[in-house]
Amino acid sequence: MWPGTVHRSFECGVREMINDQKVMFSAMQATGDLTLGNYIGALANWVKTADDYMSFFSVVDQHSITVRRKVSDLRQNCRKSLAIYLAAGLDPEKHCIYYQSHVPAHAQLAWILSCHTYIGELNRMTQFKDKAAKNESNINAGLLTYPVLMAADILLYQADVVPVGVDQKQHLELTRTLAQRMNNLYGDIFTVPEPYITKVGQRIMSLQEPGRKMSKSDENPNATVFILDDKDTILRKFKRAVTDSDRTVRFDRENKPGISNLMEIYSVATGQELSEIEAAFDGLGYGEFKLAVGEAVVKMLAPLHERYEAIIQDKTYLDNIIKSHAEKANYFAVRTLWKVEKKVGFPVHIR
Ligand code: AQP
Repeated sequence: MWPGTVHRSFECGVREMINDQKVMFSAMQATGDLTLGNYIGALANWVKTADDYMSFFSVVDQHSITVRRKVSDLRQNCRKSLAIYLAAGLDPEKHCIYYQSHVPAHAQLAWILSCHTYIGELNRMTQFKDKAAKNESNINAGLLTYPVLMAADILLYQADVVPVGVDQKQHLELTRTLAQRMNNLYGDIFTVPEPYITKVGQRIMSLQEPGRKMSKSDENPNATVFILDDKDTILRKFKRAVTDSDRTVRFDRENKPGISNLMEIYSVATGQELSEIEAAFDGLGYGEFKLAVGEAVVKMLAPLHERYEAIIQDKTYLDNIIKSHAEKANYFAVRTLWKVEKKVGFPVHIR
């Protein structure tokens, strides 16, 4: 429920405006086509839980330029991501869905937070180490300060809960540290957010190297299933998935990472427990299991595909959401920003 025009005063913070309703925030980069990992680890959980909160979901385009990309690709990926959010079931009547760069407060708060973040804290981030190793010719400052911008994304909306895949847990811990540090220095400014990470599907692995996370930017085309892949492509990728030389469908993440990954995917797609899957495929070969996983994923994504085709073609509908939701997000974000600016000693805005 949006508060509308009830609280127009900028003296009133986000908390007061929403009458202590809990807030959810989450986001995805527009670094490429969204993957099955993005869907299972994040998007599907957003859709399941968003109605229980005042929910903000962003396409974080500013995060997406830490690695060089074609300008037109980025713009197109942003629009596709937004359409996927909607096709997955986020409801623009209830949830705020916007582009990060349309809300300047994200970058403004990130600057203030970066003056309260230690270089040592950023150097410890495993995602920075991984991405720096992959992009040796372009280890830019944004790659290092990425988690500070992420903290700003979350703290601006006073989020209580942030649904993420487990790969983002370390960044969320830093967000909590920064919130607590600012609260200790300046009095209560920020809600300290909690991660929401599911037990099954928190880290979907590459279909070709099950020791690595499934990623948008994987160079091996068979490693990643994309949300918008068609039926034949999905079935083919699962058919080629790397497994092991054993013949039993059994969950053992350490010794059978490929099969365990497929079991998690199947579990999310069908709602079956891991033990039920072991029983159902007892005595059957891997070929049969891989086909079943592929078919379950096709079935899970079919309604999204259908809605996506209609949404992506409706320019007016998408443009209206982009505009009105940027206004909505700004309306909330600026309140937190001004509060923080006042606390750190910037001259107050004259209104
Ligand atoms: N493989 C995954 N399993 C579970 N959750 C995942 N997420 C991403 N990959 C998986 C979750 O999706 C949300 C959005 O992630 P992101 O796209 O903003 O960033 P990322 O994790 O860096 O994604 P990629 O695919 O690995 O991007 P590239 O290849 O560009 O670096 C997050 O909640 C994340 O946990």
